[in-house]
Amino acid sequence: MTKTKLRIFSYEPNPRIFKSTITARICDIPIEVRGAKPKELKNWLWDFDARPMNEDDLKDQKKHIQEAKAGYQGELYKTEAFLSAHPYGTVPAAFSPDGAIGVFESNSIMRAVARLDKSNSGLYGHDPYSASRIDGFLDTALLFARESQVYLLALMADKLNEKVYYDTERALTNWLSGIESALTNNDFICGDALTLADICFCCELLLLQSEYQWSESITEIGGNLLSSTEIEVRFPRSLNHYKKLSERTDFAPDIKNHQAKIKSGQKIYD
Ligand SMILES: N[C@@H](CCC(=O)N[C@@H](CS)C(=O)NCC(=O)O)C(=O)O
Repeated sequence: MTKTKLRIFSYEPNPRIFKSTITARICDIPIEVRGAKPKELKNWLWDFDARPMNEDDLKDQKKHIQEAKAGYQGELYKTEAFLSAHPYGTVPAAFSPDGAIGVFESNSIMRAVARLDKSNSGLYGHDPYSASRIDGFLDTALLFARESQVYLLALMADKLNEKVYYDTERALTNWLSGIESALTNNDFICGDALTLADICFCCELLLLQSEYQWSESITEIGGNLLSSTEIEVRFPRSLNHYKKLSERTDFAPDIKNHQAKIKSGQKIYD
């Protein structure tokens, strides 16, 4: 059996995990993803050996109860080992195969997969300069990702307000203006080949589309879907790039299925 090179624990489906699964598919790196729907993770033990707990386990593991901090409400069961590997106590949470090293933040989990690549794929650049340029795009994506997380969590909690909506819109505009400019004379964000910058871009835009599930709440505050046709007009190269990436055989297994669920009106997060 092929040995897993990285274990990821997360709520599912999570487009931010697709950053790693797409990278692993391209580089042929065996990784393991375990998790369940966001609500179900409340009854999981958050650990390197993350697992669902039955009634008896829940009593036994009481010592691990922690107040949720970000996104979750109430209590979560996080072991000391989990908190030592993951000082922010969040998911997605990745681990080295022996569980000794925790890797957090979805962009860095994706970077870990790319660093394990021995195939010279160039996904993480070919030299310190090209790799750092990719990092720049990942960092700017994170600025947007921070706002989109606040936005989606507000929608989920039925607490969207104008401030959250317009902060996210501004962050989206700023992020896409750089992508649009980078794509002016290039087929990919960092030049003529696919890199982590494209993978991150595609997955973050897909995550934003989860907003479809709460269209009514957005209309109620006088807004429009942020990922709607309006951005196709303002950022045509970016949206065209997104569509082309989604169709690729190495992206489609994650992206297409998720897009189909969103478009069919299925509730991704309930
Ligand atoms: N930027 C982080 C966000 C991680 C994050 O905030 N995760 C939340 C769920 S959305 C969490 O694990 N919360 C645990 C808690 O509430 O204690 C990433 O993409 O990895």
